[in-house]
Amino acid sequence: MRYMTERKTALRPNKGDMQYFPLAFDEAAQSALLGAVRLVIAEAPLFTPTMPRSGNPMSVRMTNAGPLGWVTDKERGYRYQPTHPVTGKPWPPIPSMLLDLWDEVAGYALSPEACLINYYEGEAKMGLHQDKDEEDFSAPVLSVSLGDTGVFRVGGRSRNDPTRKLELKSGDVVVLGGADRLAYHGIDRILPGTSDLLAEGGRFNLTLRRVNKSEMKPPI
Ligand SMILES: O=C(O)CCC(=O)C(=O)O
Ligand SMILES: [Mn+2]
Repeated sequence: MRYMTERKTALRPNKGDMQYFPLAFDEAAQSALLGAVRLVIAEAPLFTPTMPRSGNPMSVRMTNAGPLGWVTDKERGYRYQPTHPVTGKPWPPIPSMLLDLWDEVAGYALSPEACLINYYEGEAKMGLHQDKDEEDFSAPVLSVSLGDTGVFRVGGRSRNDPTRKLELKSGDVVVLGGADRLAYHGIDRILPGTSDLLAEGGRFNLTLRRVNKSEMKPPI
């Protein structure tokens, strides 16, 4: 992979379970990826998602890239849709560096359809949840962290299973696949001042998701 100049060993395709690749993106690669993320945000601004039913705002802001994007609001709840909920425009394409990463580690023939971009600042966090709004659980979910360290918590497929903590640093990649595809996970908090990558501070997390089981067919 072009930007990952420092990597000593190739990332192995993921056929099952959780995999953790510390510093899969070196500093130059992180800067290049951050540039691509900023271009996405210029076209598809970060918005504040709200929880189904309660309408309470989430503490992260988010946007997406790809043919589909994950959104949530009080009225319609969690879902994927092809357009930005505020601008009404299609999401920008997934940055090519992320498509390269998917090809390298997903072990899955079809392309990701959504790249959810979360931005955490200050006290932002994400409660324990499963990623289960996709039709296709045989594809893994790939996550890349940029900026301040995030305290990631991951457990099993039941909410009450024991959990463990992993500090996700800038450039780290996590793959939730196989038996861990539906593992509960979340972000307890971010550790401010742990990275210089983002001038404004905070943390981006990018997750690549396959949503549909087969390629979407155009309407007849
Ligand atoms: O920020 C992270 O590392 C996890 C994000 C996440 O689980 C999600 O967006 O579904
Ligand atoms: Mn998740």
